[in-house]
Amino acid sequence: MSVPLVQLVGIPQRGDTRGGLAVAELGGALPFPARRIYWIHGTQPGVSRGFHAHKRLRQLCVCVAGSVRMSLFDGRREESVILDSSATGLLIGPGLWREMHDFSADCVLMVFADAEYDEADYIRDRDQFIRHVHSS
Ligand code: T46
Repeated sequence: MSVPLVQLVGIPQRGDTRGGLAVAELGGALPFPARRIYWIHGTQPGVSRGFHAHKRLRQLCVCVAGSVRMSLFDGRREESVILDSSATGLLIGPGLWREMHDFSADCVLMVFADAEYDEADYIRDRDQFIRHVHSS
C-alpha cells in the first residue's frame, strides 16, 4: 500500500475561556528542530503560490487564520488537503512538488522549516522535478 502524501499532525490546543493557544513543540507536533519560521499572509485574490519542490527541506505548515488548499505531487500521485485550523499541521518532506491554491483573504500560513533559506534547495521547474524523482 502506498504512503499517503498528505501527512497531518495534531497541534495540541491549550486554550481556555480567555481564548485559544496552540503549541508546536519539538518532539510533539514538530518532528524536527525549526531553524527558520516564516508566514505567508495577504495573498492577493485568485493568486496561487508554491509551484516548486525541495531537495532536502522538511517543513510543518499550520494555517493559523483563514484557509488554503495545499496540493502535493510526488511525480506520480497528487493529493490535496484544505488547511483551515491551527489545530492541524501539514508535514511536507523533501521530494514533493507543492502548490497552494484558494487562499482566503485572511489566510495566514505559518511554516516551520528545518533549515535556513537556500535557493539551491528549490526545484522550480515541474519537468525538472519529474526527472529528479524518476532518477533518484
Ligand atoms: C514552501 C512554500 C510552502 C526568502 O528570502 N526567505 C525565505 O525563507 C522564504 C520562504 C522565501 N524567501 C524569498 C524567496 C522569494 O524571492 O521570498 C520570495 C518568495 O518566496 P517563494 O516564491 O518561494 O514563496 P512561496 O509562497 O511560493 O513558497 C514558500 C516557500 O518558499 C517554500 O519553501 O515550501 O512557501
